[in-house]
Amino acid sequence: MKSGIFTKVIARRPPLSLGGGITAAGLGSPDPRLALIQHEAYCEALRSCDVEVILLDAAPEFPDSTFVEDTAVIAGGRAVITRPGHPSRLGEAELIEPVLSRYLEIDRITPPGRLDGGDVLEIDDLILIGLSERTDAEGAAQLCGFLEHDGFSCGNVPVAGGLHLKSGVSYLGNGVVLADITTAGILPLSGLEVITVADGEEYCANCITVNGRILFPSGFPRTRDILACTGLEIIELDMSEFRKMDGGLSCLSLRMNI
Ligand code: CIR
Repeated sequence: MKSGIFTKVIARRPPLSLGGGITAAGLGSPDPRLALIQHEAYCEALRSCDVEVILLDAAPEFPDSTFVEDTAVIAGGRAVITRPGHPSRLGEAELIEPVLSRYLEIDRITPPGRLDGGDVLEIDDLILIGLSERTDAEGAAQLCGFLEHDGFSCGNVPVAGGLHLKSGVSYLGNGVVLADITTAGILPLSGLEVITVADGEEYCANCITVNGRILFPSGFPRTRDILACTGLEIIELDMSEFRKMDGGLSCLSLRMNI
């Protein structure tokens, strides 16, 4: 299965309650109105990559609900609804299921397993699952059980720094991985080319490749220039308000190829 090719994505508008979510970033409170503008630009960038954006209404009762990536793992025509690892986010899984069930077969991570989608990195047929504060071995084993049926192989990696595995690494397609130096050191990456983000630019290790373009956070010029070697067009997006809530570019969408 080839990563980075998508026809549809699901996104959810950030709520006015965004600042009530979980964060350890220490960057101050987000401006929810600016977050909405940045979210609109994100959706527009996806549309410019020939992707249909299924845009869900904000869910103010869940301040972190714009980070839809954590609520499901989509791979091989299947959506595995997660059991988010922070108690305040548990109800978000139930919220996302109706829309996913319109397009995909549904499975669910069940108690006591815990898993956030941000810990799941798809590299073509390989699925790496980060064991983090949010994802435990039981959640990883359940996910693996579903995906191995579809021909994926799975492996676990410990997440040493950052919130999720994908806070520190992205797969750009064509055998190329972008990672911060710490994450690059823990990944089993034989056979892959690893591009390391520039020192001090660790936040931009989280980005997404969509139909041959890289959606990339603005403000990381040295890494952006390094990425020119991929030959992929780079679309820069201001992520400042989501970053204040520990969110990256991948967190804002659930991506499907159906
Ligand atoms: C949280 O701590 O759960 C949210 N404030 C941020 C989630 C970011 N999601 C992601 O990296 N996939």
